Amino acid sequence: IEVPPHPPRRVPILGDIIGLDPVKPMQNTARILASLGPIYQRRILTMRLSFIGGVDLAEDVNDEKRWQKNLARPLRQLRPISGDGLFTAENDEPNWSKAHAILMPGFTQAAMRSYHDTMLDVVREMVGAWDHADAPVDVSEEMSKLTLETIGRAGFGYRFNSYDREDIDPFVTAMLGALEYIQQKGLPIPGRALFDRRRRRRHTADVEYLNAVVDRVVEDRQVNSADRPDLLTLMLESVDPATGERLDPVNIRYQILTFLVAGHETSAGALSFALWLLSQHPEEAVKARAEVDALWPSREIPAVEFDQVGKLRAVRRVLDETLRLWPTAPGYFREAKEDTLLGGKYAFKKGDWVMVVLQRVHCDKAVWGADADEFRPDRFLPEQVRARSGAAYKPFGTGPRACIGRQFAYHEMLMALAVILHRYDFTADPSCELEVQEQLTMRPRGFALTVTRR
Ligand code: MNH
Repeated sequence: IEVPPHPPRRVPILGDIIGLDPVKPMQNTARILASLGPIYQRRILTMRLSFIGGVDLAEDVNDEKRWQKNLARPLRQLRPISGDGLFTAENDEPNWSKAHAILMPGFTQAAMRSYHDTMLDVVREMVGAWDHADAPVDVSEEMSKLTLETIGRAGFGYRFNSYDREDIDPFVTAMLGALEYIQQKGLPIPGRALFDRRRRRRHTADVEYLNAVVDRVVEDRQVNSADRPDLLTLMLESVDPATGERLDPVNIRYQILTFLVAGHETSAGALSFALWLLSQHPEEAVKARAEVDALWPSREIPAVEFDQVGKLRAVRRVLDETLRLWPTAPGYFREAKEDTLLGGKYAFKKGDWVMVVLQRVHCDKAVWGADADEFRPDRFLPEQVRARSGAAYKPFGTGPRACIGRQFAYHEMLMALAVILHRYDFTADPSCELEVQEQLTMRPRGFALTVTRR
């Protein structure tokens, strides 16, 4: 039996409180793992915070027989907003299995086919706006507009009308504000109490705004019935085969908010990182462009067909490699179902948790090789994928609580990136450095991209 290493400076009683980073906790944790090895543990008072950054240990905690999803503090803190919605439900809460069964049909291949035209419409609207842009575009804002509009329209028949406005939707501002408040609330920052009242009032307003959007989504559906079944149809009408019950109205509200948030932040971040990485690696942009130009030789905006999306292999490799280096959901939490030994040597009691830090697991040199830190989409050629352990790459999490929206995300991201590559040459300002913000997810702080029609 061994004890995992801890950060160098340990304080009596309080323990490992030195070197926490309230603003960029995940990037900090990833850095510490890079120096301490595949696992480290912080002991703070009686708490144990354990972080994993190697493929072997990740493989061990992905074992569903001994470990399961843990609703760790960063997730539990979201409960006032998303309640027992899919993402923040406990494993044994009845509404998880109910909603999972009810919503799975919304993520099949057939469902993607039914969202396809709507997703393409949104991409075309974005491109329409970019064609007339007389200044560089703010990538994070643009990708946020795109993915919010996509989940709104395809999932709920609800229009944010992102392309009728210059700035980003107040939903995004309220959401980011709420996430930031929640993330910082628990931290002991001296002198903060002075500002707490103002911050609390602002937070109340943000949450009210988010709920007002949910109200409008439901009201819209009552006024206009859906032209085709979507996620909202499933939520309002579908019956769980196991219990014969529908979702209750409170849970439906939690699900709507869950999907509007989970369904846009991570995809927007991934697309933004992809554009950043391609702007830094023009030779990779050339490869992906060759693929889209072969599919759509005309210079018109491609009328992408559903079956063509699956043929975007090179574009897909770019997205996969992007999520390897910048997993926009930076990790996932697992708890021991019984007393167990992690990696055969670290003792964990039932209920103890670990966080799998994806940025490190995704760069484990034992699996990914000496050039693990480099952007090289060809790692995702099929023969190379087959040669790797599944645990080496988990940007969508693992097990029954893994991302339900994965196919949705790929479909919208592939189409958007393909159309952008097809239509524009793009460059980032050479003096621009990548600044990565964290609000539960990681995303680049708006970097400017100059787009020129090809
Ligand atoms: Mn998504 C869960 C990553 C896009 C809806 N998502 C997860 C988890 C990860 C994740 C990781 C598991 C978290 C955990 O174990 O605690 N998700 C992503 C990434 C993208 C993404 C990297 C895009 C890129 N997610 C989407 C989209 C939707 C969505 C798009 C909806 C349309 N995700 C969810 C939901 C869950 C989830 C809902 C919770 C699933 C469950 O627990 O049943």
